[in-house]
Parts: sequence; C-alpha cells; structure tokens
Amino acid sequence: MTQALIVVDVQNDFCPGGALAVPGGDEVVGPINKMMEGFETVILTQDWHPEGHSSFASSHPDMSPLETLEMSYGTQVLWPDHCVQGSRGAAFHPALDVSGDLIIRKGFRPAIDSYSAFFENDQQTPTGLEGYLRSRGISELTFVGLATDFCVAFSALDAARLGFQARVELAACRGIDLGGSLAKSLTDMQAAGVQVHQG
Ligand code: VGL
Ligand code: ZN
Repeated sequence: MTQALIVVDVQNDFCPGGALAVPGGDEVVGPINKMMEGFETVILTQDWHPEGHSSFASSHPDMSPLETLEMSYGTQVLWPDHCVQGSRGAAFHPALDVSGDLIIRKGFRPAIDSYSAFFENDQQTPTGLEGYLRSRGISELTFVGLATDFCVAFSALDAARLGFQARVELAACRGIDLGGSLAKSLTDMQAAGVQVHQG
C-alpha cells in the first residue's frame, strides 16, 4: 500500500453560505466520497484558525478582505474571518465521509497562515504530514478538495518538492480564482511535475 487520498479543507466555510465560500465548493463532496472507496488510506485536512488570526483582514486596521499584506514570511492575502476553531464554519461539510485515517489541522499558529498540508506559509515550519506518510511507506498522493488555487495547489506543490508522486483530480476540486490565481496554480503545478488530471 503506497497511495493516499488527501482531502483538503472540505469545510462549511468554503462551501456556499460559508464565510469564504468557494463557488461550487459543495459539489466536491459526492465525488470525493466516491473516490475514497478506491484508497486504503484517506487523510483529511482542516483549516483551523484561532480567533483574531493574522490572516484575517479584521485583525489589521484599515485592511479589507482580499487585500494583501507583507508579513515576515512573504506576501499574505487577507481573508474574511473563516474556519475559527470549534465553529460551525470550521466543521467538515456534513455529507463528507470523515472516516479517514488522519485529520491534519493547520493554520493554528496566530502569526502565520498555512495553506499547505505540509508546511506553513514560511515554507519551513512542518505540519508533520511528511513524517506520517514516510513512516507508513506512502509515496503516491492524490489531492482533492478546496480551494484548487490555494490549499490544494500549495499542498501538491510541496508534495512534489518533497519527492512524492503528486496528482490533483480537478473534478473533485473547486477554486477561488483571485486575480488569475486559478490558471497560475495549474501552470505552476504542471511545471513542478504534479499530474493535473482534468475531470
Ligand atoms: C484556504 C484561504 C484561506 C484554502 C484556506 O483552503 O484554500 N484558502 N484559508
Ligand atoms: Zn484559512
């Protein structure tokens, strides 16, 4: 067994009606539940921010959602408050099968965001997922979920950088598309050797 399905951030706040709704975000739930049947190992990620997180526009005077701010670790998009620990918005979509092996939470450090399932946005602080996968002998990863151009893409790019075989199944992903970020993420993933599979 060397494969895993990694289900990225299929949470209420990224679905229609949520605080940071991704268009069609809830449409991935059915396809993902079905794909899980084909994998012995399923890992879910959960965006999990404390109140007042530094990625929230509301934490910075005079800043609005979707503006960017220079942080010590690079440029950060500021988001509406979302996926606050323990809130309904942070919960998984109610129809998502959450019987997977591991739930990895990310974005819980107040001063730094974490799009990727592997590293926080400084691209250095590890989440521990790499060690988990390596110690279980898993080397081939399929990524699905939300959002294609942020947490899915950052996760798949880090996976490729770490030497995992990485694949993204677009039929089970939806994007935010902020200033062309969706097209850019697909180009970046392809250039990095991620297999981007068009549904
Ligand atoms: C995400 C923006 C902020 C994502 C998480 O899951 O793609 N995007 N936090
Ligand atoms: Zn977030």
